[in-house]
Formats: sequence, structure tokens, C-alpha cells
Amino acid sequence: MLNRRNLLKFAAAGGAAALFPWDRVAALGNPAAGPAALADAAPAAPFAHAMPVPRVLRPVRRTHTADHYRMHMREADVEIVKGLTSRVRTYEGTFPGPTIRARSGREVVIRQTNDLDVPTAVHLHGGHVLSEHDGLPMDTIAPGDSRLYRYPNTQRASSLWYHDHAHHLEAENVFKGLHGQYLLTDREERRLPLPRGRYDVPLVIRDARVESDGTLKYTRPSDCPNMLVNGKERPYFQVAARKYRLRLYNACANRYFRLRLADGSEFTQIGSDGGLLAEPVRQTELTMLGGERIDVVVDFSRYPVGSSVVLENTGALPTERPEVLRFDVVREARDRSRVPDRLSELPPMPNGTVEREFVLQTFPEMTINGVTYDPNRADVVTTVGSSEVWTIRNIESAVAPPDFHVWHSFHTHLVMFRVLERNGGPVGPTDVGLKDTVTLGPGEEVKIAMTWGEYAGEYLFHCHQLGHSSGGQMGRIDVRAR
Ligand SMILES: [Cu+2]
Repeated sequence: MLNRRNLLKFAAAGGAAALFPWDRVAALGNPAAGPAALADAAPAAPFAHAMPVPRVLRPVRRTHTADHYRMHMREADVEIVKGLTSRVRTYEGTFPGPTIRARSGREVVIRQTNDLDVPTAVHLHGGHVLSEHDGLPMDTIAPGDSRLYRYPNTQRASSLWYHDHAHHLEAENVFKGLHGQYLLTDREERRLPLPRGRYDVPLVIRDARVESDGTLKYTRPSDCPNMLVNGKERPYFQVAARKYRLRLYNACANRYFRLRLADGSEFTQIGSDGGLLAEPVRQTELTMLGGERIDVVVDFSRYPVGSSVVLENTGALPTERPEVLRFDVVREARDRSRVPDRLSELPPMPNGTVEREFVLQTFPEMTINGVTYDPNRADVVTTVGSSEVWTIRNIESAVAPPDFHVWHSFHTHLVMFRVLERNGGPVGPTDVGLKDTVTLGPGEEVKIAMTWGEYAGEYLFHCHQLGHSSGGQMGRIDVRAR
């Protein structure tokens, strides 16, 4: 939590007013969401919960070509912090939403009904879908209405997620629970000897503020001391002494993580936003901003049964606990899985001929290239098949915590891209593979390359710090047919 000493430090670093873009976001986007009127945060109770694995949703109907699902968005009362009841916004009553398991080549059709009292729009993050099924910010489902979303799954295996995208409301809607996992698999992935079944587990990590009466309060990240994995405050997860595939999601509305195992030991990154990497990468620390996914394999056989290792966030504030999740190694298990040296064939690197530049800015408004989102204005017009190189700059300078907002994460709908350069040099350790969201620290610049396709229509690019996109840090891209 922000204390007086910190406040003075930040004021000295550049003027308190300039350091709280959150206030501006709140004023612009979501007046109810400001940092005012906070009640006491609930006392942190780490490792009081067993970590749940989100349930896999069953289709209501299967045909030769498609799986049909039904989901209701509704409020539910859940236990996030031990002993407290929190009212959240959910898909199907669970927090986070249920997991959809999809197969490449089989369509998924979801009828979404909005039983909430706010408009919603469901976006499949990382999905290659027609514009009318993309959950555009103005293309909302009014309370009481429902609509059908079609996901063709013509893309490679990847850890996608679905979440709210209603204009000005997405940050609060996602914070309050409107997010869930969508795990797409394909033949190439299924042929690999990677950990699977109960040893393939999504870890949906996000911050929260649960107050002492249980209220889940949407506010700025520096006032969010709770860290949740799969909807529970700092849980423990009982594992066998063998390899696990862990699909890490940063589902925060507004903050980054720097994740490591507390003993500093190595793990293996096998995938990124857009699925498996070409080959595995050894990692000891992962920087992730909102929207990003990283697939890792952790081998718990190096720990004796009866021992524990903590996943921690070294990007936590000095006033917060770094612990995120405790792995308790509780039994031996047979393990025939392994991580092969070659994982997948990535599509050829786009050979960009069109260059574009984007500047992300927080002051005086949440803008990209100086303008806030206008659904009636196309910021980029391109063509199916156009190969492009985009240079993206975060021109904000570094500020001491707790101001997380000078970080940006750039997300494109419809396409996956490759990161070509970071700050004029080689890419960072987690820029590998196919990406749909890229992290930009203060003052950073990245070059990314993509080929637009396979659909024509209206899509988006935006900052995935959802407080920023809610405030207008978002642009419209029109993809024209060739
Ligand atoms: Cu941003």
C-alpha cells in the first residue's frame, strides 16, 4: 500500500500529480474506479488455500465440425481470501472462468448470455477470428441479451484466453473476474512427449484488493496487495516429484511480474503467446505484463518429497510480499515426459515492407500517436497479406514504484507477430516465439513484424494495461481484402 514515505519519494521524483495517471484513467474511463474511499485491506493469509485447477467446460453439443458451448456472465460469491466472501463477475459462476479445450481444425461456437448489469464484449485474446466475433469495444452485449461467438481455430496450438473488452469497462470487468482460459491444441503439439493431462496446468496469476469485509475493490495496482493464482490468494499446489507443464497467464488489469523460483533454479520455457517455441529456452526469471502467456516446464524431481519451493514476484512493491504460489512436493510419480530439443516449426519470419511507428503515452492523456481511441476513426488501414514492421515506443521515463503505469504492453488483435529488436539490440529473453502482446518498460522501444491476414475487417491494437486501454490507449485497424 502507498504510505507517506513512498508518497514523498515519488513526489520528489517528478511531482505527485504527474505520477498518478491512474486518477486520470479513472476520470477518463471509469469514474467509479478511482482510488478514493478504500476500506482496510484484508490481512494477507498466504498458503491458506489449495490451488484449484479451473474446471474444463463441457460442450452442450458436438457436431462433426464444431463444439457448441453456452456461458452465462453473472455475479457470484466466491472465497478469494480465506474466510471472506467476495462478489465477483464471472463466466459460468467460476473465478476465473472455466477452461475451454479446443482443437485446431474444429470450430468452437459459444452462446454468451449477459446476466450482469453492465454491457460486456467477449474477446478471444490471440484468436484469429472474423471481426464480428472479435468482441470489439462498441460491439457489446447489453444486460439481458446474448450472442453467438464463432472461433474457427484455424491457427496453431496456443494458450489463449477470453476476457471482456467493452469500451471503458474492460479493466474493471476483467479485474472483477471476466477472464478465462482457452487452450487450443493441434496434432504437432499432441505428438510431443510433453507433460499432459493432470500435469498440464494453467496458472492464472493476477493481483486484487480484497477488503476486510470481503469486497473485491477495483483500484490502482499499488493498492492491490493480494496476489491470486486461479482465483485464490497465494495458494499452495501439491505436486508430484516430476515434470509439469505450467501455462502462466498474467491476467492483471494493470501490472507486470518478474517471476522466479525462490531458490533461483532453472526451468524450461517451451511456449509463448502464440504457442510452442522452435526450441526450448532455459530461464530463471520471466518478465510478464498483462495479457502475456508463457508456457514452462518445471521439473520438481529435483526437490525431495516433503519439501517446498515458492514462486515469487521480484517485481513486487517493497510494501508487498513477493510470494505468489508455493509448490509442495508431496509424492513420487512416474514420469515418461520430456522436453525435446525441437518443439515446433515456426512460420517464416514476415518480410516486412510497410513500416509504421507507434508512440504510447500516458500524459496528458492515454494515447497512441497522440490520440485516444475513436471507434469511428481508422488509425491504420492495411490489406490482407501485408507484411509490416512496426516500431513501438514507450516514451515515459522510469519512475520508482508504486507507479506501474509507465509500463505498457502492446497487443494486436487478429495476428501474431515476431519481436525483431528491443532497444535497437537483440530481443529480450521472453520476446521469443510468436507473440500477440509485447512488454515495453519505461523508455523502451521494440520492433515487431507481422503479416496481416487471414480476415478482412475492423480490428484493434492497444495497450494491454487495461487501465490504459480503458482510458483510450487503443487504435482501430482496418484490414482490407486484397
Ligand atoms: Cu499502456
